[in-house]
Amino acid sequence: ERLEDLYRELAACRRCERLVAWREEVGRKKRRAFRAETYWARPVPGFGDPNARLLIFGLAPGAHGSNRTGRMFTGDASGDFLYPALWRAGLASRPRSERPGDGLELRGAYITAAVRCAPPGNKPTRAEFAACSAWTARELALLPELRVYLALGRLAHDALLEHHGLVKARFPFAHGAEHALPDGRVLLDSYHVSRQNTQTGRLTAAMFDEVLARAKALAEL
Ligand code: DU
Ligand code: SF4
Repeated sequence: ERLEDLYRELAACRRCERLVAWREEVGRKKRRAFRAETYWARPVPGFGDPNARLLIFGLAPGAHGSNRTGRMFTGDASGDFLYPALWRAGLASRPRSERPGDGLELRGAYITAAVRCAPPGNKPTRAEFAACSAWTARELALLPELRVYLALGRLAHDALLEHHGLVKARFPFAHGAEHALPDGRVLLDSYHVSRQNTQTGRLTAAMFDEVLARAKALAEL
């Protein structure tokens, strides 16, 4: 299997009824500032270097962010925080992600999320996490060089533990925590890059730079 084939198949996924309805409704109603645009309104594929050693694992697409643009973490406040940080770390060719086809490339890193369709209130259900985990399994199997998983937030952390068949109690989420996984890889935790965290100072740019520096060291990037 190749990533491009997976992306093509993913774009047609309608497994989660509630999310299909929501992603399309948001795409019809739009936000005023984006009313001239055609929203992506489909599952959002992963993005980045197929030989990535570092995986950046988010929660789910933002309704007016990647559900609009079609690229992970692109078009909203989370992306406005994440991509400049990736650029400062030397993992992105440019500080901003505008849209698919803008020429941006990641080096050594790949971005995807636990759930690939925008959920109401940014809250997927357990069933939706479970359904999309099948895509995670296929996608991660196509990234053989991965050494480090950077989980953005507790729910992404939990989804990665499930992916590895590990119990939560033995791997508690904490910002900056590092968990050695049985396959020799490392799970590194960060608070999510959501506006809620970055605007309140719970997650600062300096804190996130430090997490990325640690991730790079662990991945030998
Ligand atoms: O066409 P392609 O070189 O396979 O790239 C597809 C897609 O992946 C493009 O949007 C850039 C991105 N990408 C990347 O970010 N880093 C890489 O090292 C290779 C590709
Ligand atoms: Fe399919 Fe995942 Fe979207 Fe559910 S969230 S419809 S499994 S792509």
